[in-house]
Amino acid sequence: MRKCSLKMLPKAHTFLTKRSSIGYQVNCIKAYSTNPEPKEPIVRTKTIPGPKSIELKNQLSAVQSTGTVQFFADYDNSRGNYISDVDGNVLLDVYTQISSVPLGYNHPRLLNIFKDENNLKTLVNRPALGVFPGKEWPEKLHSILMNIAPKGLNKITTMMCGSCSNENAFKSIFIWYQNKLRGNTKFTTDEMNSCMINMPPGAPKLSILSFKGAFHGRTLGALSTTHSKYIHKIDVPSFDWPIASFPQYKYPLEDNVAENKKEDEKCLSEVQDLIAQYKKKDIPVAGVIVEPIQSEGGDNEASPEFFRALQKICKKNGAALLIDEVQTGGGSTGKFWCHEHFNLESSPDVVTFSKKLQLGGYFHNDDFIPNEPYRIFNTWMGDPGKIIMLEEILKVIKDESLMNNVKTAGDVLKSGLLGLEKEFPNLLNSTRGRGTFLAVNCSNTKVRDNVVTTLRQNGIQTGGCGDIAIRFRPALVFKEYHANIVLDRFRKVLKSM
Ligand code: PSZ
Repeated sequence: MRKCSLKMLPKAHTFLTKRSSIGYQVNCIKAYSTNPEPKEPIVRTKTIPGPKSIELKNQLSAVQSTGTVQFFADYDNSRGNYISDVDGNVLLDVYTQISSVPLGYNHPRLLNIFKDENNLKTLVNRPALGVFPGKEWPEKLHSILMNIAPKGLNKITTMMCGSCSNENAFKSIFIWYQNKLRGNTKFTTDEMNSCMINMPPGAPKLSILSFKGAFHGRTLGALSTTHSKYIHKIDVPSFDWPIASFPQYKYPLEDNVAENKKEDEKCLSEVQDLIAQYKKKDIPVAGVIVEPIQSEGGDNEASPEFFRALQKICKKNGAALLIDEVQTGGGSTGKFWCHEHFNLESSPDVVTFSKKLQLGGYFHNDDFIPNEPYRIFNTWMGDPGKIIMLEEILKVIKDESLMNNVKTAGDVLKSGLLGLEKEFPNLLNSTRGRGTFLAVNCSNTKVRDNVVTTLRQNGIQTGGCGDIAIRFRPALVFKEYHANIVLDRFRKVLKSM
């Protein structure tokens, strides 16, 4: 590692505060490129949030609910894997804005892209993409998004966030399903009139099957498929859609093969039963939505065999398989799309994404493009500014061999976590995950919450998920030596408990 100089940080800060001059941009980029990450985390305040964060939180509370705010970051001074806060704390960030920062903070190549005037104009002149796309848009979709399309999917619908990607993907699935029933005939007058008052046949009773513990977003349709925490759902009406159990494995996997296989079979038979039940109820299942690793719900994995069998059930019942790669997509599982680990018989029907890919959207094939315009549509339909960033991110992933890096760093972090699990069996168990997309369970919620807080106080920003899990979601630029810092501090925290 390059020898870093922590003393450079305040110097860079003075540099960066000259916001008004045109020279700022150029200077700023120079400063970032000469300013490496700190060597290790720095914790300056007794508690995080520190006094300045608390002051800002009070300010914000006057106009907004702030119950979720952990601290106020200083993004000018954040670098690579390290996030700085307003109180001068510098944390090694293995949570990365809920798994959304591919290259760490202030990557010089990302800072550089808006020096290009064409890129800047793309940012300034944001179009309503569905109606007035810029001349570069078709080429950008072909060369950037179609270049990373999951195998077998040749169409892309762009959106803004994960929830609205799932939400619109559901609509595409319902439209596809009705199209199959209707054949190529036109809408009937009855359909056109009844949909205007939310009644069948125009607004048909159809469902999306989801899994217990799943998280697919908080907008109204997506929320009916989210089942990770009651607080996300309470007081909000939901569709009557089927919810199947998701496998709950025993770890280590290699010692519990037969039992985990039974768990797969139990859940799959539940899926099959629910599809039959909802068909009988006249709310047929048009699609099944599933995360490759249930993230918010506790980093629950299912086996490749489970996903292959699930796809078979979908095909048998004429339901589309939607794989939600909003959190898993973008490389941190060791493959660009996590479902590539599953060797599915054929591609899933729909794959949604957002987070590390900057903009949201979904990949699909021709069948999921509605015949008529304006059926899947909104003002922005994505954002060309974000796709410029994604273009550079993908180049950096290639140039810096970050997919290999994920494997190396992930192996170190995972074997270290397994070691800690052995050393502290009363506190930790069930290390799991792929690449750097890893998690470990604590003995109970109180211990988990305590570990997450104490880790932060020791300079490591992690996140909880589910009731008892700690998850690791480092950026793709997270290296072996970062993993060792995390593990050292984690050991120290566990020892102190
Ligand atoms: O509490 C929240 O609203 C959170 S915390 C993490 C997320 C949301 N993740 C978002 C997410 C996801 O992980 C999966 C698998 N699918 C859909 C979503 C929704 O994405 P956004 O938040 O962009 O709407």
